[in-house]
Amino acid sequence: MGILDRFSKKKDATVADRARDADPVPDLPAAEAAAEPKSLFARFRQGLKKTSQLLNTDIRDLFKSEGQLVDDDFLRRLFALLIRTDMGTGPATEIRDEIQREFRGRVAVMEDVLDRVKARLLALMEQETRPIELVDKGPTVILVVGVNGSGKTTSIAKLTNLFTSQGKKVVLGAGDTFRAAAVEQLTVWAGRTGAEIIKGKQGADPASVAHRAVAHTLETSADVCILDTAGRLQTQKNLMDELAKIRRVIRNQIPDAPHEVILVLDATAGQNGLSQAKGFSEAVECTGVVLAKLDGTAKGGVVIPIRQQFKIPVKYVGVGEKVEDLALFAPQQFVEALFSDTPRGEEQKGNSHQK
Ligand SMILES: Nc1nc2c(ncn2[C@@H]2O[C@H](COP(=O)(O)OP(=O)(O)OP(=O)(O)O)[C@@H](O)[C@H]2O)c(=O)[nH]1
Ligand SMILES: [Mg+2]
Repeated sequence: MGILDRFSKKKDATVADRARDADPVPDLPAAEAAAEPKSLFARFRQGLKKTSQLLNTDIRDLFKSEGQLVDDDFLRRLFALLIRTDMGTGPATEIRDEIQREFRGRVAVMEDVLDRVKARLLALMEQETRPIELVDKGPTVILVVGVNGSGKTTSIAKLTNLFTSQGKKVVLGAGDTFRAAAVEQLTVWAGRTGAEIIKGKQGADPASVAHRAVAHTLETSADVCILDTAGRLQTQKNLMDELAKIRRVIRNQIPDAPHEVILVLDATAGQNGLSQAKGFSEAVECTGVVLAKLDGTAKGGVVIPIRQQFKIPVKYVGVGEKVEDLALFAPQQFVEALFSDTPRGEEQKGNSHQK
């Protein structure tokens, strides 16, 4: 049975529909809107499993009894647990200070403190749900960039799956011409997700592959063209120039392309990966982030420094290695999932939420 056969149409259609929606904050029909948070919430729980386990064990320790005196020791421990999620000292200080202002010297219940923490986290993220929007006329061209091994090719497979499952025609450009294995990897994903793939010979100019992929997209009236690229560092000038060349070439074919330049970040690198990625993002004018491998780390708080340091939205998060393991980033559900393992959660029984 292929991955597409196993693909839950019902569950994923809601995510897919959002991706197609033209509004930055999609206006879903009531029934879908009701179903959407559930599906997304489950995905975030999957992706934030490690982070929320860490966070919630510590939180339970913080609130041993019904009420808890908010004193210096409490505030210090709250700060320490926030820091462990890799959200950074700035955001953790802001949250701690707010809790101090509101509750210091009083006996507080966990629910009230967590409500404050969540509200502040949401304010720190300061973004709405921002799916990749397909252009109204002609194909949408998406260029995918990032450092080595961040999850670019896998994220491309997931995005492709999102589009093909809605009946969109997708052409992939195998722009990572360095390694034969990279082309093979994308070819397998193209087969599984029902996309066409345009390849070049090993060592071929990635811009020529991009050109052919866009040309094929136009010739076949496909809806989406997604271009894979080799991993690179911002300091590798020739490789950064190569990205600029890809942009120039495809702009000659479609004047407003690429419509999206997606920066794929590796969540497991936590804050360490960010300073480099920031320069990268500015150099190639990225339009959005896919935060891959969220499931592989307890550093899920890294989404906050990403939001604070990058001027672009987090569009999706990767929550596993399968094509369906992609979640449209929705701050509210994300924050709820972070704390979903606390005793106040609805159906918590140990680790029963794990997939
Ligand atoms: N657990 C998990 N693993 C992921 C996720 N996304 C990617 N990976 C894994 O991360 C590894 C690298 O992913 P790739 O997609 O090959 O990364 P890349 O950026 O294309 O790598 P290069 O082309 O070598 O620069 C693979 O083993 C993927 O299966 C995710 O969301 N969760
Ligand atoms: Mg790759």
